[in-house]
Amino acid sequence: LSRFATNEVSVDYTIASAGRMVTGGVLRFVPGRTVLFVPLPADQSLCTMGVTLSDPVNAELTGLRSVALSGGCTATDPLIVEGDVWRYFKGTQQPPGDWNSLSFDDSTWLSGPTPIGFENSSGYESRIATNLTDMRNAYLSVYARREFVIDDPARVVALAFTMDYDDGYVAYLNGVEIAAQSAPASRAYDQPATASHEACCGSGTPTGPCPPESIDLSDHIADLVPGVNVLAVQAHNQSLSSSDFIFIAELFIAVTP
Ligand SMILES: [Ca+2]
Ligand SMILES: [Ca+2]
Repeated sequence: LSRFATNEVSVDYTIASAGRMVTGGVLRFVPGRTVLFVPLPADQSLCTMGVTLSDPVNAELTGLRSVALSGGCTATDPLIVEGDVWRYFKGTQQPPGDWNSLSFDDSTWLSGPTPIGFENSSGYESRIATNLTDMRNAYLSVYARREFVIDDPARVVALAFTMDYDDGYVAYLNGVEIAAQSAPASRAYDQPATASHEACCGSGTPTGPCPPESIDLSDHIADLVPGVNVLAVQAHNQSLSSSDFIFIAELFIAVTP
């Protein structure tokens, strides 16, 4: 209030996010009180909130009736996590050109949970869920797909991707490239990763980021479609004789209520 009042003053408030009302209530200023705080919901998925005042009693609204607040939301709801079963294709030859697209039929591919890889020395052996015992000295890459369902992309306010890997990769959302590290420029199945990279998940001392870096995909929310979507990755080892290879791709989301 701009000045003390001798009668109780009240005003209604509403909090909205993405065009939908989240909560609301009444602020009551007892006589003598001039400052009150609007309680904001602690929901981490709310990236932006609008607070609007209305229907004052014993006073007038002379300043701003609404303010927009932004920031603070993170994509924390898991869409794809370690242990989920993926379709995968051993890179003994180039897969079809549309292998990473939503329409591609992966029903003839192998399937297995992440982490997918192998360890011929030490580090990842206790973590491997799908063991590629035939990969060393035979093929350099693995192509993998995991479908997930989004009922209403319009409600998605944040999207994040993490990839724990050894040694390089390219990731795609519905066929659109979203991230790459140490990937061969040609993206070809028979090319090595351009650098060595240690995954976080091993038992030794990782030289890669630990926990794996989270990549903000907010710019790719528009690539989501209602219903089935697909996250696809191609992962490359640094050499045929490399003693290890692994990848764990995860996807996280935040949606409005
Ligand atoms: Ca190792
Ligand atoms: Ca390796």
